Amino acid sequence: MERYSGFGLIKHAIRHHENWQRAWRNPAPKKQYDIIIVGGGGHGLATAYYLAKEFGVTNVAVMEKGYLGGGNTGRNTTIVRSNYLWNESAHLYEHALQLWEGLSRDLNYNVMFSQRGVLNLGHTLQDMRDIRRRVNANRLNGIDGEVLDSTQVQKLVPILNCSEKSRYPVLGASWQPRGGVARHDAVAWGFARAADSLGVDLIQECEVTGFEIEDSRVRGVKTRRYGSIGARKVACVAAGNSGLLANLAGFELPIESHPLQALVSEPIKPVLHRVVMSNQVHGYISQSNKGDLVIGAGIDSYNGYGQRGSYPKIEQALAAIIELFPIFSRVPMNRQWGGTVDTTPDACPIIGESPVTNLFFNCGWGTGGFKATPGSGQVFAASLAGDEMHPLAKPFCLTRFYSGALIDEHGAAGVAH
Ligand code: FAD
Ligand code: PYC
Repeated sequence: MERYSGFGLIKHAIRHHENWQRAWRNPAPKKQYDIIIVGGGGHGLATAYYLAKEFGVTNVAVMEKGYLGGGNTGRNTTIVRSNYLWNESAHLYEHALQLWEGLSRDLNYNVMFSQRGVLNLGHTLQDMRDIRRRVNANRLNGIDGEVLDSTQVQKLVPILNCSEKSRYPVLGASWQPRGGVARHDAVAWGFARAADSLGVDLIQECEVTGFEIEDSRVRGVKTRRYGSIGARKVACVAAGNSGLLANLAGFELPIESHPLQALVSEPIKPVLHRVVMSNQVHGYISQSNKGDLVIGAGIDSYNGYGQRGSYPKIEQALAAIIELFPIFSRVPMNRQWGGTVDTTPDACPIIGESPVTNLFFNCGWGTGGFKATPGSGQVFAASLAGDEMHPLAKPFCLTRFYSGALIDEHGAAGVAH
């Protein structure tokens, strides 16, 4: 095996990236598709893959304005779990988790899914009440989960500051052993390669700038690069840009776009073997297989599409992490970045039809959609291939914001939504 160091390593990484960019045919689009997917993130690519693999629909194009996986999919902190409170979300995320469990084999691509367990810490009496309620709900839904006390948490994570005198005393935690992490860009690459090999056209650097709509029915998309391209159905899977796409189609989505940030440290020897999240302090941390500490913050409160956030949010997250893990106080940080997450009023996604016939949206995953990637792709593909929405997707229809059938998952994740 070749070894690289210093400048050689950088040159190797650039070459690897360029090869990757050329890895598929990157074809010029056809004039007409059965389905155009707008957005080449994990959810769009997974949708394309399952359309081709499970439903034999291969006359499909994924249109991506940048490069595949360059949005939130390649920017998240990779936490996967299914311990949501309400039945509708628990079923959807558990469906995804079960797909994660066979995903590397299914795609013949190592997505490095590592079920090392996820802890959601409780620091107050109310936290612990909420944790008990959520774990009980999870178990009733057949989802693994336990309530741990502080001593049990300390056993799982010996370097966590569980002292009674700490600023954020750890009273206990919820524990989902089947949760974990995966390698985020491998997920995009794995789905992309598999979809490509089944005949899907993956068209990068091709921004969708509008829709062809006749009599309230979508007929195709407009692109800056290739002009108009026809499609029987168009599926928008554009995360933080979904509101802009809806505006182009002439309606509004109940979505706000916010920056969400993360950062990684220099690689260090393995010291943290679980995923630790704290809703109360808005910090979450795991250690990647490469050795970096992967740390995330809460969302910035202002709206923005800039894929970058403000310094105070990162400072606040790091202050909390250092209180919880004093051992990390002198670890140098390596890289920091932001994504643009799409939040909805009930912190749950929108998967379904829109006011324009045959124009569909899958968005609003906010700070928590990475874990849903395979499940979201599969139920969306089934919905697009058939005549009605998949039963797991139905509760997440856009019309719930008119009917009032909201699924309020605020606070169910370890982040500020
Ligand atoms: P994206 O990956 O953002 O893909 C959408 C794509 O659409 C982009 O590539 C974009 O370029 C493209 N696009 C947009 N507009 C157009 C257009 N007009 N034409 C063509 N293409 C267009 N979730 C978890 O479950 N666990 C976590 O630990 C976690 N941590 C996170 C940490 C951070 C810092 C961030 C930012 C997010 C985190 N998330 C997490 C959320 C998760 O990353 C997202 O919910 C998920 O990746 C969304 O995937 P997607 O495919 O829908 O969107
Ligand atoms: O939804 O588990 C999650 C999550 C962790 C960090 C950001 N989102």
